[in-house]
Amino acid sequence: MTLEKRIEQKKDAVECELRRILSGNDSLLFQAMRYSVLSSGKRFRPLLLLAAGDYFHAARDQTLPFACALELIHNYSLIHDDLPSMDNDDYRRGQPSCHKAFGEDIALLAGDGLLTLAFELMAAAPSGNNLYACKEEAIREICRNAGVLGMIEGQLLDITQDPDHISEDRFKELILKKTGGLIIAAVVAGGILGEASPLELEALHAYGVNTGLAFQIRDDIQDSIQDRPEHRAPRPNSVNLYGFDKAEKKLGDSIQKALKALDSGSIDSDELRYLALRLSAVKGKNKNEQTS
Ligand code: GRG
Repeated sequence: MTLEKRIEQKKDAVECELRRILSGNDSLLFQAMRYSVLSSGKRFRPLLLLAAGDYFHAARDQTLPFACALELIHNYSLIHDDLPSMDNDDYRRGQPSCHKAFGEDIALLAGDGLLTLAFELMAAAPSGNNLYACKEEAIREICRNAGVLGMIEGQLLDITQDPDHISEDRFKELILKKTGGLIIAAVVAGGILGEASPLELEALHAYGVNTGLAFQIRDDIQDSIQDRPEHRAPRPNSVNLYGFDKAEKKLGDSIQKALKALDSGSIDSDELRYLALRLSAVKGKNKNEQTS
């Protein structure tokens, strides 16, 4: 089977499972959660987790709940990030953002609901024979990266740092926590569930760091070539910090470092290589256009 087909099959498995998880309840809360989650995301983080998990022969019935949990956490962060008190975005994935469609009160609850559901899913995932410790460690890895010293602190930096006076080191820390957090968690948790060695986990972590940097720089480049709605708050971004050409170079360098990190742990995963390399394609996007 071709590499693209394998990736497509993984994405289909995630879509199908997300649909199942969010079905069977027609409350306004579930409608809002379905509206946000089942709206054509690229499923980048679940694909990373499944790619790493498969490479290390983790059982799919264990990795799929974790992959879906990460997607739920990602969607909670997007719903909350779009709120007027945060980034104030009216659109997400080509449709009105959750609070525009359901109101701020329901959007807040939908985000809260997705976050909590994610942890329920991971806690309920099969543990296998001697895999209980792996499951616990994978959950801890996801907590660390999504939590108060990870994505949430990254968001705090994002909304409190002056975009015109941020140092490069502070900016990198911001990206690594806000955007890199879930990307690092995805590959490392996949490795943990497959019982990867400490050296391999270190390599996966370095891959996640550099893929996270590339992901955000690419997003900033794409943002800079589309019209930014006036009412959106100004935030630190790599094109402002480095200039367009240097940002493009940093994108390429980060992808190469991600690939080298895999080599450093002798991880010969065509899927992880492909997912990092896919970030080199920058499309002139507008808010209603999906980039893959
Ligand atoms: C609210 C605690 C809290 C955190 C929010 C991730 C985040 C932190 C904010 C999102 C801001 C943003 C748009 C950052 C750019 C990188 C990014 C995460 C883009 C969206 O992810 P994609 O491209 O989206 O994977 P899809 O739609 O494909 O899922």
